[in-house]
Amino acid sequence: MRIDVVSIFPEYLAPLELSLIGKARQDGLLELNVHDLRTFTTDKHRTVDDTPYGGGAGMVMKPEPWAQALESIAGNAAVGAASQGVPAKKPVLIVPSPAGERFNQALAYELAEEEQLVFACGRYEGIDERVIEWAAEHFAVRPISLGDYVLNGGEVAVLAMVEAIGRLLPGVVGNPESLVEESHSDGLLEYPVYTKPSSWRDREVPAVLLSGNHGKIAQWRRHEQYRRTAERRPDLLAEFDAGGLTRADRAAFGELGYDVVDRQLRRRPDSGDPA
Ligand code: JAH
Repeated sequence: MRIDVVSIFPEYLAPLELSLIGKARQDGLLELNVHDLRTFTTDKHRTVDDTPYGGGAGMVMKPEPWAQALESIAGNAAVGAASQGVPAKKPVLIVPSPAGERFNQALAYELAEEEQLVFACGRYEGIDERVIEWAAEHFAVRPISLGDYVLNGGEVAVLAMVEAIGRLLPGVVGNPESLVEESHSDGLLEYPVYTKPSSWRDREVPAVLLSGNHGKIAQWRRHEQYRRTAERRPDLLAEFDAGGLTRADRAAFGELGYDVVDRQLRRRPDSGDPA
């Protein structure tokens, strides 16, 4: 996979040199280029922003430097593809924005299949909207939000997305089993984990985990996933396919106040507080 990031703060992306992603680059599994938007300006002050039409607070990123940057990146990709004698698939242009589609594990898997990703890091109040429209000529444009909060720019969101996507690339994570057994890969939160010592400050590891009964351990872990998800992220249970649940699984959900109706979990109507 090839990833290009455009930012007025390219130093913000320095952590991508480290750890898992830095290793993937060294191993040739990932090509990552960070571009300084200001190198695509033409004026003496290397201006990237201006006041908003219609008035209001803050500044808006000017279209011209973005067009220069994105044209040079899209051009490189198209020329590279042509030299290989293949028709160029549009690279995906990801625009981090609190006004975008929500990022999640399913989207990370989808984007991990792409040949080229380009991340456009906005700052200030955002990028002139015409850039987003025009870019669709060269890119499959995806405005994407990491969550419902506002950052000072897209860079930190890019760090998170590149890590989430990069670790899914073949060969990047040593043991692929550690990819499937983790939070969100089955739409549930992960079960709690423990290590030695078995007794620590008067707190015991749950006995079932020391029992050697792997069937019981698997069931306990699954039920802990249900309990945690119901407690912390009940919104995830609306998406959960309850069709394949065992009787014991359904009983576990029953104790958490959920019934199964048409393969769907349904919160049992509150019978009210008798007091
Ligand atoms: C803020 C440009 N959902 C995370 C997120 C992503 C991007 C931005 N904020 C939050 C942002 C200012 C300018 C992008």
